[in-house]
Amino acid sequence: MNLPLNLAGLSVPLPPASSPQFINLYTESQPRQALSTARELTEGLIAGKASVAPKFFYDGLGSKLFEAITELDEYYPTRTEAGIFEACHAQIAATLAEAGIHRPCLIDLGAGNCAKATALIPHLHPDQYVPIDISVEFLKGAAEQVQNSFPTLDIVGLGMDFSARLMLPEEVQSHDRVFFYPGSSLGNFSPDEALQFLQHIANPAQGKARGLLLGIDLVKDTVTLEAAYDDALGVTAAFNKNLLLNVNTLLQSDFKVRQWRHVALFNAAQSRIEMHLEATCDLSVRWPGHERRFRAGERIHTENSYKYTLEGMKALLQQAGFRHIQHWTDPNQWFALFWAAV
Ligand code: AVI
Repeated sequence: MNLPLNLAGLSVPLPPASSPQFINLYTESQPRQALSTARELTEGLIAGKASVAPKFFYDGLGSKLFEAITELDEYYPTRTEAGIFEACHAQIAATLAEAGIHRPCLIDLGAGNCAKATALIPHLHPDQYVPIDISVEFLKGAAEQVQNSFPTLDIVGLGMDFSARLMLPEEVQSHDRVFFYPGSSLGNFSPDEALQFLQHIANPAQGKARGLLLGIDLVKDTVTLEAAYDDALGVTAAFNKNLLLNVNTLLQSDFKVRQWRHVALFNAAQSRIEMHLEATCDLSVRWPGHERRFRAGERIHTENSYKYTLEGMKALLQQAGFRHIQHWTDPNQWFALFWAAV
């Protein structure tokens, strides 16, 4: 809704918000996509050590549960990152201006509810905003809300699984592209995959990027880390178990959620939080053409969330080809925001 501005008693209506453009490059129901998804899920589920990729958390309910996670006391990354933005937005805007970037095309990777970009837009004044997410319907709603807040902003929403391939359509402005990858989502890739992804963005022939604004969670004590992924209310447990319901939909499998329990642990040797689903009894799961038996205590690995040091992340960005790397952090050094120029 466009509320009128009240200036010195005069009511000046805001221009009506146009609808954001939306391009859906990810349709589960398309036979080719459905087949490759079924193949990917089957490979993971029949492996000796079963796994399901974390992108399958994010169906409609999963996106809402993740939104709830970000409001939990235990889940410090979201509010810590927001605090860094709030304290440092002027410095971030100045850094981009010094690099000669004035009205960027802000490409929001894994935009979700677009809340982080909404806080940043008034400071970076982008010419175009491009939120991208695999959770298509959820993103559509979020992009409309951004459009309501910024009625004249050019918005191109993209439904896309960019973990597989980041290919931007021609509707995305080709100059002054600034990639925005907040929330430590890069940490859900292995360090090797993260390097490949960063190299892809830094490669001028492919990404046409001017730079990357990256939020990364830092190594800290195990108690704080494990509580963030195993909260008292059980929201993260529900988020993890909901993955089984999404797999049931995608694969026509018969997982029974009550037979599984949520496990989150910090693997210090690998510097990562691991999330698993553990069978609480001997059981079997069936889907067309397949059956997998699980013994009580056997696990499905559902997520890694890597935690970096400041030096480690700087080295990774340099190795990927970025330059002029800067970072901002919070007083506890729990989270960092990096700027890396191409
Ligand atoms: C999206 N991603 C950065 C979250 C994380 O912290 O790794 C996903 C998450 N998993 C459990 N809680 C939050």
